[in-house]
Amino acid sequence: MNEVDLTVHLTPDDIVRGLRSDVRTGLTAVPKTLPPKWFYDARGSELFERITRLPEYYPTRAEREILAARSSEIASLTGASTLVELGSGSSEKTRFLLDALRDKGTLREMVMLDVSESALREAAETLSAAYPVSVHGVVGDFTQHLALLPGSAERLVAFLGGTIGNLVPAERTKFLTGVRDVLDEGEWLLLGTDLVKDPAVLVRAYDDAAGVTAEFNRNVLHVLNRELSADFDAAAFEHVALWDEAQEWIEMRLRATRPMRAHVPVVGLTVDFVEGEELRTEVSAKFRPERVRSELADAGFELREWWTDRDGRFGVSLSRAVAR
Ligand code: AVJ
Repeated sequence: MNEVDLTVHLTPDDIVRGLRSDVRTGLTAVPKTLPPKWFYDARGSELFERITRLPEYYPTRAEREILAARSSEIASLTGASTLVELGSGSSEKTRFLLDALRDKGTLREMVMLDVSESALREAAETLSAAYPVSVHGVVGDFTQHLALLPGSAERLVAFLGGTIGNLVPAERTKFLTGVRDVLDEGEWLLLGTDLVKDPAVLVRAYDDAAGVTAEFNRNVLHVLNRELSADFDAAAFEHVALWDEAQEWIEMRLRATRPMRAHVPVVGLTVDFVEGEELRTEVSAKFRPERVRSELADAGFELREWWTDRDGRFGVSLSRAVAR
């Protein structure tokens, strides 16, 4: 049995403080917004897992297809001894990379960063039992704790699932620059990005027939009710998914179906909605290959490989940290 160690940079207290601050800022803004990271309590994570299996939600399958086909190439090109996975969640697709790096004989350690300590502990233990590596779990936020990541040499950082799409352009610049800053020249970034395509296909992926995404969206209000003793009537909000042509992102919103007042006592907030008012809960940016290349270059990465699934729906890029 190899070692698993867990470092906590984000305590449950920090998390609730972050939620309070995001709620104060987002629900007093015009228009109202909430950051998507608050979807993922136990129920939200479960709903997201269900989303990944929906017929309309292609990104997970498309990215899995790419990783299954390209992992041994990735292992040969990088010769990585440390795999760092950001926002690792259940780490299911990471196994393709771990298999390939193990077979190459270079793999020594795995670092996983996630905000959820319970998810991290479980994934770290599962991987540690299955692979001949030491596993370091880091409870943290990929927008805050990059500089604190352990791992020594020959690193490959994986940021998969298209999660980078949850960041708006200025946040992406900061994130990618932050990743570049912790790497040495010659180390690697593997990035999953969902691609611009027919808006009808995109909207369906975020507004499925079974209504799972709608429940996932409303779940953020249940999180506020539980964590902050708020009293949102989640059922009185309808799910909205729309394509913003100018920004090239999907936006999810919750629309008030009647005038409503909600209280968030923990932050001393009374929140009023007029009928039809929308609260923005997520942006999910979609990329053109050229934009991926240029955002990486601006952050100090040189694109080395670009792969898509057979249907050209999703892109995985492998890039190398270069001198700036
Ligand atoms: C986990 C952020 C990649 O943006 O597609 C799925 C989350 N939101 N359905 C995405 C999500 C609605 C997902 N990411």
